[in-house]
Amino acid sequence: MGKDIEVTIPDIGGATDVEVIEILVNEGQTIKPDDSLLTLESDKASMEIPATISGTITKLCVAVGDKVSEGDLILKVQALDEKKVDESSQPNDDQSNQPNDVLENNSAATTAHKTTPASSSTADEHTKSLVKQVLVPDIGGATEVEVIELLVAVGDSIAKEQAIVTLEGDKATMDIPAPFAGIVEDLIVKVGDKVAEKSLLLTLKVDEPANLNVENHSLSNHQDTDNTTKVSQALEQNVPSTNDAPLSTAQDSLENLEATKIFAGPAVRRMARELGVNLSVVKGTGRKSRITTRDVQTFIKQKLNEPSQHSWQLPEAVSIDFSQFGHIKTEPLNKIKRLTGSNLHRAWLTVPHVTQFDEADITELEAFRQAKNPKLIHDNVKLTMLAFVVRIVYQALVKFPQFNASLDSTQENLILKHYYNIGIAVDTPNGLVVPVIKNVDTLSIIEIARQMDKLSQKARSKALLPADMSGGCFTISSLGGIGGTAFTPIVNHPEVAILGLSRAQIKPIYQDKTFEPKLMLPLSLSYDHRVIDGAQAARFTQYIATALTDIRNILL
Ligand code: CAO
Repeated sequence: MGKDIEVTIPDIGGATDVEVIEILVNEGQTIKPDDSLLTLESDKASMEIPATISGTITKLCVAVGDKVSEGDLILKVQALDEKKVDESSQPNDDQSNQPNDVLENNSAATTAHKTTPASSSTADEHTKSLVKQVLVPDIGGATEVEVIELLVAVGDSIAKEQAIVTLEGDKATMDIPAPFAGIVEDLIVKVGDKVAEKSLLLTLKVDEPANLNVENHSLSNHQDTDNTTKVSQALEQNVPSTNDAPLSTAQDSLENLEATKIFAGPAVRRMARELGVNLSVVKGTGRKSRITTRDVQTFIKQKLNEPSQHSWQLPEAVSIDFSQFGHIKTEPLNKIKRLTGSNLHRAWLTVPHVTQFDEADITELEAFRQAKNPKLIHDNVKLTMLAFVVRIVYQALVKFPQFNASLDSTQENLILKHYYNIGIAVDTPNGLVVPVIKNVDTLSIIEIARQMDKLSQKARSKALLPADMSGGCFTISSLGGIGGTAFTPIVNHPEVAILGLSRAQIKPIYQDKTFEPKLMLPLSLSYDHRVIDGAQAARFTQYIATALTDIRNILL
C-alpha cells in the first residue's frame, strides 16, 4: 500500500473562506478524476471541486459548514495509479482552471454588472428607448451552458442585482443577476436552452430607478425646468412620470421570487432533473434552507410511502351506529381473523381473479377409497378424497409449471418453483389457517393423508408454528365435508392459483347413449389472470378431473 495523497482546494480565483455546503463522497469510496468531491458556495456561485486522481478515500478532512481557501486539505486518498498520483499532486492546468474560472468569472461578471451595467445591455442609455436587452455576461469562456431555471416571469418587476436565470455548466451553477431594475417584457430563453456569453436572455422595460436616472439627467441639464417641463420631458422620452408598477405588485413579485428561488448545487439539480423531482417543492435542510442530495432522496422516499391518490383508492370505511336499529354486541376480531382478513383483502385487490369450474367423476375413486379405509384403521390412517386431490395437484403442477410460480415484487418476472409444497385451508374455531404439506413429491397418498391429519389437528389445537404455514406453492380449499355446489376461492397471494372442492354428488351423466349415476366432485379453480390464461386454467382443471376419474393416473 502506498502512502496517502493529500487532496487540497485548488485555485478558486483568490476567493477565501468559501463555505463547504455539501460533501459528495464518503470515506472508503473509490474516486476517479473529474468525480465531484464537494460543493463550495460563494456569494454568487456554487461550484463542485473535482477529483484529479484515482484512488480510495481514506479520510475526509472537511465537513459541511467549514470555510475553505486555496490549499486547504480536503481529503486523503490511497492512490490506485502511481502515474496519476504524480500528476495529481500538481493538478494540470485544465482541471485547476475549472473552479478558478468559475469563481473568477462569476465574480468578474458580477462586478461588471455592478460597475458597467450597460456592458450587458444593447440599449443605448442616451436613446429614448425603454426596452433593454439583458445578455449572458462573461462566463469564463464556457461555450455552452444550460438554462436550468428561470427565476422571473414576463411582467415581473425586478430589482437591480436580482437573480433572473440560473445557468449550469459542467461543474457549477450560477445565478445571473439583473444589471438594472425593470419590468420583464420578454423572456427570450426557456429552461433547457443552451447559451453562451452575449446570448440574449430577456428584455427589460426600465423601472423606476432607471426613470429617476433619466429624470435626474434631465434635471441636471435643465436646472430651471419646472415640474410641468419635467413631466413633458419624461413623456417625450417615453418615461412614465409615475411608477407603472404599483407597490403591491412589486412586493408580490418579490415574494413570488423568494418562493421560487431554489438553493441547490449542480449535483442536486442534476439528480433532481434525472429523477423528475421538482426542487421547488423539496424542503432544504442545508444552511439557508439549501437543498442537499439527501433532501431529494428523503423527498422521493416520502412520495413513495404516501398513500396512493388514485381514483380507485378505497373510500374510507363508513361508521354506522347499528344500536339505533336494535340491540347489538361488539366483539373484537381475534388475531387470526385480523391477519387472514388483511391478507385476503390484499390478495383480492392485487390479483385479477378468474374462477374456472369443472366436475370430476370420482365414482371409482370413491369406491376404491371406501374399500381401502377399513384396511388402514390399524395404521391409524383415514384416506379422505382430499389426500388423492393433493397428490393429483402435485402431478398437475409438474405438468403445468406456471401454476407453481409467483410474480416477483416488480411484477415483471415469474419465479418458477422446483419444489412442491401444498397448503390446505383448515377451518378452526378461531378462523381460517393454511398449514402447508411440504415436499409432496416425496410422499405417498397415505403419507399425505397422515400429514394432513396431523396438521389439521395442530391447527385446531392452536399448535401450528409459523414454519408449518410458510413456503406454500399452491392451496387447496375443501368445503366438501360441509356442502355447496361451487364457490370462488381467493388466491393465496403470492401463489397464482387455488383449487376449491365442493360436495360430491351423484348425478346422471349421459354416457354411451344412457344416463349413468356418477359421483361428481365440483372443482373451482381461481387463478391470477396476470400469470395464467383462461385456456391454461381450463387445461389444468381438466387434467385434475381426468386424473381423478381414472385412479390409475394417480398411481403412475
Ligand atoms: N364431497 C363429499 N364428501 C366429502 C368431500 C367432498 N368433496 N370432502 C370430504 N367429504 C367427506 C369426507 O369424506 C368425510 O366423510 P367420512 O367421514 O364419511 O369419510 C367428511 O366429509 C368430513 O371430511 P373432513 O372435512 O373431515 O376431511 P377432509 O380431508 O375432506 O378435509 C379439512 C380436511 C381440514 C380440509 C377440512 O376439515 C376443513 O377444515 N375444511 C374447511 C376448509 C375451509 O374452511 N375452506 C374455506 C376457505 S375459504 O376459501
